[in-house]
Amino acid sequence: MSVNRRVLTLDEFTIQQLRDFPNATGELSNLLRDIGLAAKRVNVEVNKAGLVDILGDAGSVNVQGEDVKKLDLFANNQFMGVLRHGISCAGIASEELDDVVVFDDEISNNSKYVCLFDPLDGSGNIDVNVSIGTIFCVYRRITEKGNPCEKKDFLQPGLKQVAAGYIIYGSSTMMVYATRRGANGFTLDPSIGEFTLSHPNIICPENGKIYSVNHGNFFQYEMGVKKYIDACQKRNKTNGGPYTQRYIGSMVSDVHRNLIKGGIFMYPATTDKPKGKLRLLYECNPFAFIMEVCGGKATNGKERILDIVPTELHERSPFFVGSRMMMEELEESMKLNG
Ligand code: P6P
Repeated sequence: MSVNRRVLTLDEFTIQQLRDFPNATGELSNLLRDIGLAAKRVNVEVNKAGLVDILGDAGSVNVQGEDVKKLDLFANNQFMGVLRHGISCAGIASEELDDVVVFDDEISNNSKYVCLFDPLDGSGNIDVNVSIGTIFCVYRRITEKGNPCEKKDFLQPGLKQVAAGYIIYGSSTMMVYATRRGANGFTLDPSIGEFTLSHPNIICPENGKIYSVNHGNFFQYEMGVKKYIDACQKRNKTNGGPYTQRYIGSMVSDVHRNLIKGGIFMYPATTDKPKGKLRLLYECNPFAFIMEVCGGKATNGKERILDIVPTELHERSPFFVGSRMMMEELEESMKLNG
């Protein structure tokens, strides 16, 4: 069977990107390939999640006599493991871990990147078979190479990201990542066990007709958000609509759909959660970076997400992200109505 040379694998793509920059060390390409490897391992376990009654739930011992870990923790350990044993990462931060993990070995201390991730976002959806995902981002460390990385390497504003991406474990398994050169999507081909380039040069449509928000919190939102949602519902054939409301409660899936088709995703502050629910460093920043690379926008309702200087590893932020024109309409409504 002839190999399809027209379809680039993730490894081939990252190496091809490297060839365009002869002076590049290849560390970032290696790091992205490491993430792809961990994603394939997580994908195997996520696809078995429906069999938990057979394979055992977290905290139990499975038929092989192994301790069954929560999938979030399993995913965390997969991504942390490949990055620790790679050559490109000095340390990581994760939603699953209270503090940063400094790898502190000779090779890691000489690596120039640090990585942050939400290893399995939306994992509450696993038992009802709704798509879930991994979110990650990469920064160049600001501490000197040759020494262990430090917490300040992780508390940089999102505009300093070198790369950001996500994996969706869904109807197919996809890895999307962006660098300043663009955003590309890779779909896992189970027949060869490789991520293959399926969505080159992703651009978010400058306008859209999909709005994603949890209507259950409507009366907790500030007036400007309520007015915008109201305007979305009043769209019809005569004024650029009708709009569709789509929200499956899994951020990676909701934002991915709106990135590809055009749309807006909102997780506003509520009276119960005045700082919002989503985490700035490893949920909002990565998607803000990706969306801006693809021509969209991302704010916390008052300022550009990527400009925010973090103070805490797990701080939360209100989050609005999507097509440029929809975002500008929302921003106008929030400015007018507070
Ligand atoms: P709510 C999943 O728990 C998550 O962190 C995101 O993936 C998702 O967008 C959001 O929370 C859903 O939150 O409050 O609408 O159920």
